[in-house]
Parts: sequence; C-alpha cells; structure tokens
Amino acid sequence: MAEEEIKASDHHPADTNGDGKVSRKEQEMYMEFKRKELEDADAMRDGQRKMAWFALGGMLLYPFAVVLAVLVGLESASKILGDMAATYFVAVAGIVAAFFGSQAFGNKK
Ligand SMILES: [Ca+2]
Repeated sequence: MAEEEIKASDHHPADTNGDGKVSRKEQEMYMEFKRKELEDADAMRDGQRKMAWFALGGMLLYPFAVVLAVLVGLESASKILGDMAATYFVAVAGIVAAFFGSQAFGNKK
C-alpha cells in the first residue's frame, strides 16, 4: 500500500507507459501536448476577448441603430429596438461581467 503511494507520487506525467522512465518519444509527446494546451488556452483567451469587445461595441452602437431606424423611417423597428434594449443591455452586461470576472479569477491562480 505504502509502496504504491510512493510510486504514484514518483510517476512523471510524461511517462505514458508507466515504466518509470521518460523516453525521448514520451518527452516529445509530452511537449507536444503541453504546446497544444497552451495554444488552446491562448485561442480561448483571444476568442473571449473578441466576444467581449464585440458585445461592448454592439452596446455602444445600439443607440445609433435606434436613431438610424428613426431617421430611415422604420418606426416599428425603432420601437422593437427600444423594447429590446432592456433585455439586450442586461445580456451584454452579463457577458462583459463574465469576461472580466473570469480574467480576474484566472489571474489570481
Ligand atoms: Ca516510459
């Protein structure tokens, strides 16, 4: 029992076949895996940042969309946009808050 625990703690994450040694191939695989992991995390951060900016941009442009709808004479459109505003702003605020919240949480770790 005690021996197993020691072995488990000695086990290197790169040692995929569990022989206690990290061969060159295992090392390469491990590095590749780590690289992919970092790339994925990077892509996810980029995607989240883009989404937050897109949501913020939409929120800033929203009033202009309403003005534009009025100017163009789409009265029902401007009314619908006005009715949607409350829901829309809450949703966008949620997205942005979640983004900055996750950023703050991630930085703490
Ligand atoms: Ca091995």
